[in-house]
Amino acid sequence: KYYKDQQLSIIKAPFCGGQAKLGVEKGPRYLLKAGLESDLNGLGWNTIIESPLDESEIRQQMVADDPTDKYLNAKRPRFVGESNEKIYNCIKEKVLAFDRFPLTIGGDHSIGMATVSATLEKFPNAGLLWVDAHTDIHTIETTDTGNIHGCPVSFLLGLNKNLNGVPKSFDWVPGNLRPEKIAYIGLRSVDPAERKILRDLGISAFSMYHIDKFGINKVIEMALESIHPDTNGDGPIICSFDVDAIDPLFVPATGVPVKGGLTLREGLFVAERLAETGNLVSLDVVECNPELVTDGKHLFDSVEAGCAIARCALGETLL
Ligand code: 5AB
Ligand code: MN
Ligand code: MN
Ligand code: MN
Repeated sequence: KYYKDQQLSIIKAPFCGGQAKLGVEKGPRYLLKAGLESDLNGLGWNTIIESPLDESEIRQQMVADDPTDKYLNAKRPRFVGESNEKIYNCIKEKVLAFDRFPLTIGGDHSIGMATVSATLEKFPNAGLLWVDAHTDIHTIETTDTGNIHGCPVSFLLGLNKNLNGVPKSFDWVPGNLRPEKIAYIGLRSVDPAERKILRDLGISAFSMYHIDKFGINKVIEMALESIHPDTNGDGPIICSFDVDAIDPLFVPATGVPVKGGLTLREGLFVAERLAETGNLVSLDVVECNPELVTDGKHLFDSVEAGCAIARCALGETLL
């Protein structure tokens, strides 16, 4: 509906600077090694791969750990800001400019500030579905851990006003997403400062409690309705899917696992429902860390779940 005949770009975003654990930069390579591109070709998508960041350079920069790269409570703000600017420019200039669907594979979730910013410029009316155990809405002042993968939504909303100490790093972020255009699904770990932001801004948030209470089908309908209230849920949708939304039983290889999550089927159902709407304009699959496993089955399950989210959101199970 929104793009030229099944043209899709897979943007590899091998970034790890938004959190402390090495290995998440390997996510894109493992998802591709598992056959993601040919699976999408099998669904009829014409694919190109984009590589705005170099995985080994990112890892080296992370290991070198520049101690001066700190601001307020945020760790590595320059690394995060500058790396994300590259992802953002790539999606705008090489993907969206050619009317291609952006599928971005992470990488830690700080990259959501790049992917969502880029897509919103093409589809200003799009709503954002953030599927995650966490809200990722800390500002660089409220974050306790200092990990910016817990902050991308605050950047999208323009909540970080005091960026004087890192003047160039985040200049490119438009920060004009309106709070009423966001809905969360899968929440179960929200810090007190994040809870306050959600309340103050009146953001729609469907936690695991709501999923148990209403069922995942009803929750998705409510989420879509809330981001597109005037059109009964119909309108462009950006989905940023953190694999930790799904229970660690199914996706153990992720940096901040929280028990009590979506079943694998519930997670895939969200993706399938998005495909069914025909309204998906951008998808991120993030936070798969191939290094955080104790055996091969854990690795296989986690990588396969990431691939399945992408395949389902891109039409695999539509008959
Ligand atoms: B993820 C936490 N709220 O700020 C923080 O994985 C976790 O992208 C953030 O959702 C999790 O560090 C970020 C405790
Ligand atoms: Mn998360
Ligand atoms: Mn996240
Ligand atoms: Mn995570």
